[in-house]
Amino acid sequence: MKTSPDTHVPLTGYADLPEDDMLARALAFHDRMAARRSVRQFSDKPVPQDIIEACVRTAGSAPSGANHQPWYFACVGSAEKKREIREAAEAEEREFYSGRAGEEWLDALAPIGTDADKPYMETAPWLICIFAQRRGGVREGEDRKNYYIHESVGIATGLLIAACHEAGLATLVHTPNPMKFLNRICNRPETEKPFLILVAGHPADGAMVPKHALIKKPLDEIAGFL
Ligand code: IYR
Repeated sequence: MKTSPDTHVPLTGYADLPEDDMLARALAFHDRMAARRSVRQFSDKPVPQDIIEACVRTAGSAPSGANHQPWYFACVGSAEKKREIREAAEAEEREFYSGRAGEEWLDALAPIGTDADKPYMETAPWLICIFAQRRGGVREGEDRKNYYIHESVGIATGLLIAACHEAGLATLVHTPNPMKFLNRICNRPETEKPFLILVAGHPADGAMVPKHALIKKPLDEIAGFL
């Protein structure tokens, strides 16, 4: 690999921790993240914008193809916009649940108990609408091809979910299909593809989660060490 003082700077941000500390931190982080649940009953308690901004900054620190950062986070907090998004999403979901999904898919969703009604899209204080940019570049105003767009936006979304959880916010990944309506409502160009909506806020008092969601595959099923 080529490095030179003109193009590179020394790496910072990595402490050489004792292995005991590394393990303790990894286990503590696991405990924290494993307590995350997808929440479908939200409180209307407001969440200040600066908390969402901090979480989105974490998302924006994600690695991406050629560092083009091919994402845009439209953070919708206005009651009118949330209503528009809910109405458009529910219209798609009604089609989905009344046939478009097909039997196998509906069967897979049955233990979660979802249906076409999405009241939380208005109750929750924030709908973070995430867009994937086909073109862009590393600097504002550039119009270059982006690479590994879905991988990059997926990684950024994972960091966003972790950041929200760490801040004490409940989230739900929501993917109405199709969701082209988001471009119009969020004023985003046609070159951007809606990726998903992350609902964020406080959980409602007495919120419930499906037992199905508590089933997590053991390590030996999800990993091998070669
Ligand atoms: N988007 C629909 C359906 C749905 C699909 C999957 I895959 C889920 O894990 C959950 C729901 C909905 O939000 O109801």
